[in-house]
Amino acid sequence: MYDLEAFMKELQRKNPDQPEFIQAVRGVLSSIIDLVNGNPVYEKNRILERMTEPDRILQFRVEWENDKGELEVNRAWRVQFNNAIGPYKGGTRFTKDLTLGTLKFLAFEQTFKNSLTTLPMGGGKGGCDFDPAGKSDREIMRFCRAYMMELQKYIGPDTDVPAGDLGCGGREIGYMYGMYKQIKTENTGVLTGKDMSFGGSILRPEATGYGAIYFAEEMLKDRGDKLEGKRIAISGYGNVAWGVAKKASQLGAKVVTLSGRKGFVLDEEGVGTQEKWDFLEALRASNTGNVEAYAKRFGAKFFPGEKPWGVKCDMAFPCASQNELDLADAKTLVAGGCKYVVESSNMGDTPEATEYFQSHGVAFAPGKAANAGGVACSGLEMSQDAMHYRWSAAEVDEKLHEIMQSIHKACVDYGRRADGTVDYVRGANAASFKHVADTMLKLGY
Ligand code: 2IT
Repeated sequence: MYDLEAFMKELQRKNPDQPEFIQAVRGVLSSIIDLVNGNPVYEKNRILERMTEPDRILQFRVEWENDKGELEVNRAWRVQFNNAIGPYKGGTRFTKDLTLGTLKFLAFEQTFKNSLTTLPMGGGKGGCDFDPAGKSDREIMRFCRAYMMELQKYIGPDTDVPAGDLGCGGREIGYMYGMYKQIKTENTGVLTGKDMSFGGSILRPEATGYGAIYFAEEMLKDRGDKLEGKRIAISGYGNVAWGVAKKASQLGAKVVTLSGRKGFVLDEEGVGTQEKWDFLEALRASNTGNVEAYAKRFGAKFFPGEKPWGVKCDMAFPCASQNELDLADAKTLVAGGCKYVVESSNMGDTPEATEYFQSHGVAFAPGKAANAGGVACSGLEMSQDAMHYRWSAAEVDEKLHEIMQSIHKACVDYGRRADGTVDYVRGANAASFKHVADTMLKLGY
């Protein structure tokens, strides 16, 4: 029998400076420890010890020249966490304050998320403490090429397939892929999130947000409810927020907020026109996070220094970053009548916020289930690259839709409560743990 507290104490001892990683592991294990202990084979095979230790971590130096001709030095990592189910797969984060602990939490979560997609992908994550804010296009290009110069030694289409994440979008993927091709003379699609002109999948940029909405539709259906007419608050302004706003409005809901580094925007008319979506796309590319510009452009209200969760809404979609929504925010949302929280960022809610939602009748979907549409579409991009073929938008959309429905079904299968509601945290963690753990057993050690 695993003793959860003793296990966590040892994990903490071994990883003293990685609070987010500890939080992610506790989040998974506390919801399924009975399942783990229910099958003695897991402990006998040291499954928890093996699943909480990455297969390997690569750390490297990135050197590049800025526009002033000065040399800049950054630290980068690739965490190859678990490849039981398939090649390591996961995004690349470029943020100034990035730490190995953050990447370990993301790679750990990614392993579970990817297993839910039904596609053969293991879990990984990488990135660099590079700050894209204010960098020129040439600087971004020189940095990306230097980053790939080193990373290419460790990745491959059947080994490890990175994609983008915060601070790393289509432009950065393009520069990195260009370097990879020059070094390897290969067109194997080793990165996903590529532009469609050189091997990318149609709908990949939209997929995380669209997937979150498809998942939300299933949650609503399960409660005999529907998306149409719902008032939605979201945080963030990037790729995920953009996709959520687009799909939600296409399906008759109204997204009324956005947020950036310095505050949030309330747009009572809804973020629901092509012009607004295009504006968001440009804002994302600018790397400034200045959503006040959106408020100015469209005559919406800007609230400096505040989060959007005080706005009355039926549904909330955190789409920014980890731990962005805390207990106080959860209380505000519940008091305002919010009934659904669809975590579209990775670990966007603190454990206390999650617990508050769960104990107050809110249907709460964790990121590893709700935001899996992005990596699922990356998996579809890998398939298309391997086949040297392209599916149409309708084909990709249909596959994405089916995958999100099957993730919802897995959550229901493992998470249905006695009162008929669904514990999505338990459901997502149990289904994915079983998939990864049982695969590891089949592979021996
Ligand atoms: O957090 C995520 O799932 C991503 N950043 C996407 C990863 C991917 O490989 O597409």
